[in-house]
Amino acid sequence: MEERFNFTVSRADTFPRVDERTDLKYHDKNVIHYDFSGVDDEVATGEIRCMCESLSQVGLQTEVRAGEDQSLLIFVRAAAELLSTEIYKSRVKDWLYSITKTQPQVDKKSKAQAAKFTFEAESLLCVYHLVTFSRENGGAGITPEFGRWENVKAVFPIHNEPANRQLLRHLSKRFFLTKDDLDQIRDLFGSKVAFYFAYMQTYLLFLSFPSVTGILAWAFLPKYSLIYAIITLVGCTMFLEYWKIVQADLSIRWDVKGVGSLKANRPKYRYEKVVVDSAGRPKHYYPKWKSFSRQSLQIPFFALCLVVLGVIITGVFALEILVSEAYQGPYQSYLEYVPTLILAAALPYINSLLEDAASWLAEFENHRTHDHHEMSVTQKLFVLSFIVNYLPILLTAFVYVPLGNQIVPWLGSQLPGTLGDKLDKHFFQKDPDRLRNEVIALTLTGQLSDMFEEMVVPYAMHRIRSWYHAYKSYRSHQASFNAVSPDDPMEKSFLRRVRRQASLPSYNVQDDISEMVIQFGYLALFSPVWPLVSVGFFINNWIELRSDFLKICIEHQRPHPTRTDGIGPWIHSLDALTWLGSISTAAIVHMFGTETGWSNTILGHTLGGVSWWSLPITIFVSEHIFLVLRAVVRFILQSVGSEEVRKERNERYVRRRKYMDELEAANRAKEMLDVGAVQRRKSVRMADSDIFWTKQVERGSSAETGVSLIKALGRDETLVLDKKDN
Ligand SMILES: [Ca+2]
Repeated sequence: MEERFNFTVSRADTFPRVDERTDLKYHDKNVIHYDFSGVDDEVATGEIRCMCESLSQVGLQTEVRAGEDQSLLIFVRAAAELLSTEIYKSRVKDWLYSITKTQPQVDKKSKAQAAKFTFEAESLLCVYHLVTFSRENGGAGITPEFGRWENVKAVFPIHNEPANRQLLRHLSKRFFLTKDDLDQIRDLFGSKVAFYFAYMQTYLLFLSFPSVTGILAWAFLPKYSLIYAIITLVGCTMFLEYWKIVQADLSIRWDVKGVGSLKANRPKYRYEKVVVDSAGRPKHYYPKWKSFSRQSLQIPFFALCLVVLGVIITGVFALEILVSEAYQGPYQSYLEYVPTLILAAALPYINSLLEDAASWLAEFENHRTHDHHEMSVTQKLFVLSFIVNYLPILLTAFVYVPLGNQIVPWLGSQLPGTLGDKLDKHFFQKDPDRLRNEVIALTLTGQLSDMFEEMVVPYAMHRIRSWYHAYKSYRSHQASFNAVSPDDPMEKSFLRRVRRQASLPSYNVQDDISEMVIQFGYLALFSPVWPLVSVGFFINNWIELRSDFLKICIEHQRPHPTRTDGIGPWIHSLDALTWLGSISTAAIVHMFGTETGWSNTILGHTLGGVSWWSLPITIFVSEHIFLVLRAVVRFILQSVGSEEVRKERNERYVRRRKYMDELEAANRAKEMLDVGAVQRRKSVRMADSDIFWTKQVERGSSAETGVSLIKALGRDETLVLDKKDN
């Protein structure tokens, strides 16, 4: 915590050779990128007037500069006073929705103090909300690429480049990130992005375990080892339960626990009418049956995807069988894997095509909040990636290898001419190594093509684009904006950087999370096939963590520091994958472990070797072992508990205790009244209309009366007793 970076930079960084005493801060600046190439001047002037008017109505300050081509950059910031009020307001809101437990103080001084203890992401988010929130919610209502603001290409915060550089340098020096490092990412990019890095970090830490056991299994255990499969599955389960605790921990640490309840409507959400409920709360009504029937469209969609992808993958397989079984020419052993390699390289592109269809479908489903919309997209993407990534391996493991001796001759009989004859005559040999090679090919090429798609392609595209840009303006001798309104030389380099950022795509953290979830799936589903796979993942992810940070810094617009309390629905995907892993690894060990000549598996023994009828039993048994195991792990880890939860509980106790003590102290203080107040009270009581209460007004007189009564009555009693004795 001590070495927080100061995210303000001196003005000299942005405007060289200028007064260095004034600070230029990045924390409150958003840029609106307005493109007027598609509309005529009249519309454009009208829109820009309206935009500036709306912005200044909310109290935002604006500066307009020329952008690339026919576009404008509208720099927006909030004055210090407005910003501190907004931050304060959002904190009060957080407290009202019990996202934070500490009540913000109301006086002016602490309000100013609150603004001082803010971090960059918080201020940026406030300004972003002021720009994009609807008027009813206190914003200027500027919604990029939607409605009347269709020509607004983007609203984005400016990268704090010095802070990015500093943090990247810091991250590359560390082997594992600490909580403070994650805090710094949160301060810069907001909790949504920071949770990705936190997940990545926890996952990387966990991967070191299967990497070590993987090397040991590879060296000492037989292929398709049951022991290794069990160890990996236990590891996966423990990791997942541990991550849930880490996530809860961080959500408390970053004051975002339950932040989903605070989300505003998406601008694209369409409702039929506004209904006011009994509490006087206006609600946007959209019929349940409509959204349900729209959502049920995803079932045929997935079925179609499964069929299309299934056909493509089976086609590639058939081609591969042809090459490996019927082709006897040179380079046969290499050519055999060419179709799989082509498939692996083509998968990301097929995937992105289907992703577009999925996001269109999610848009059609009309979700109210951005979170729900994103959740829906995410779930669809997960199912798609699941099919695309794992179907080839599942087909190989459970169809091609066990049933190949029936399929291949059949394929031969279907083919015309000599090709078919060759295939028919050629004796099909079962090759369990095929599965291993398949997994290696798919994971390795998958990692490489992901890296290529993430780093190389965007960079190349950007280079080509800017080159084309320069070429076009050179060829057309077009009067560039520089000729019309030259930049202030002091702002030149700053504007150049912002123009560059305006041309970059926005960042979507879900892509990166999805990549990691799919990778986790390979480990959970197919770990016994190739134990060394986790070593590759470990190395890849160590680099990936840093390269993803770099990617956000240089290849994307700075992400909006959106707040979330975790990685969202991905948790369920991970849960599903470990559960499926218990089935899939058991089946693989059952079928291949014994087939390679090693029938010493415990299950293989008890179930009498490998046979098809015993496969469901293996699956059933292992799945139930897994469910028990998960329950045990969950119980143990949750009783160990989270540090932040404990801290929060203690703080809550201290807070309550303090409140009660204060109440007590106040009561006691009232008891110790001064003489005048006692006198006043006495006279008030004397004047009471109920005479009953006016007899023992003097302090202590009630006690005295009581004592004298006891004495008197006691004497009486002794008298009575005396009488009895007599
Ligand atoms: Ca990535």
